[in-house]
Amino acid sequence: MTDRLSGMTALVTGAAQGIGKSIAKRLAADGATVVVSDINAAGGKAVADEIGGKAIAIAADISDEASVKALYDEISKSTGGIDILVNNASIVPFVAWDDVDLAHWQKIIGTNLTGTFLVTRAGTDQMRANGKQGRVISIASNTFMAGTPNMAAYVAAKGGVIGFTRALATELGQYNITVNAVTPGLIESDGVKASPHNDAFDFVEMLQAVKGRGQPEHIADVVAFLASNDARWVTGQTLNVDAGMVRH
Ligand code: NAD
Ligand code: 4PL
Repeated sequence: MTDRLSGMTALVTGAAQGIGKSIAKRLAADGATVVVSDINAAGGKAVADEIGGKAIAIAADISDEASVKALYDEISKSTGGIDILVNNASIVPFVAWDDVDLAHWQKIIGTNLTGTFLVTRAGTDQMRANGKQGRVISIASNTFMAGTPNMAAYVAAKGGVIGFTRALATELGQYNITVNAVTPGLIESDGVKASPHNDAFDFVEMLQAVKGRGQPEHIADVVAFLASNDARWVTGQTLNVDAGMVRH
């Protein structure tokens, strides 16, 4: 759509479907070389093929340190290293509080919060080693503000991502790396469509100031702005993108 990201390399995690897929397509449309990463190797490859051009698929499990290291080693071989990191991969559960046990808690925190840490640790180290300015954009959720039910571990993890964003922005500003989060409201992604969250659209729409069903592109367009030079003075922030369902 523009050339504002030409010359940039972007890593998008969880990009085989849903919001991550839409972000990968939008960043590529703005001229970036996009690394489409997902634990679902075949799905990631299909998205990279669909984008064509400079997109490449590299499978990785964000919750596994060795897998994340292998991802960045491969990125170093195939590109000049990343300029833009979009932490999008996560598990979106629907589990009532009475069914939340330690195993569920650790799985959700291990992927959605610790996985975001692992990918950001290695990703910002790569940016710094290459002497690049950078962008870290993490997809959190407006459930952190709304206290949405059936997602206690998920909401806690997303709150952790927002806190991590605030702290890391302070430490990485000296390298001209900005660190921001985006909090989508309910979005009609592949994952949501196949889950009980799909039944919440009418309720959520009632709470929205602007009516309609949230789409992956609503999030991708805002992520592309934060990735661009236009957002160079924005860091440590959480930008809520939910048609006005909640205020933050
Ligand atoms: P989705 O379930 O459709 O897609 C998530 C992708 O992440 C999948 O392709 C999956 O394979 C991948 N993934 C899961 N675990 C992984 C791991 N360990 N390593 C690598 N990849 C992994 O989800 P979505 O609805 O598109 O959500 C994308 C992001 O947006 C997530 O961070 C989610 O929490 C957030 N979000 C979604 C909504 C919504 O309503 N859809 C709302 C707010 C925030
Ligand atoms: C408002 O992040 O933000 C359901 C499922 N409803 O995952 C979310 C809202 C869900 C959300 C989310």
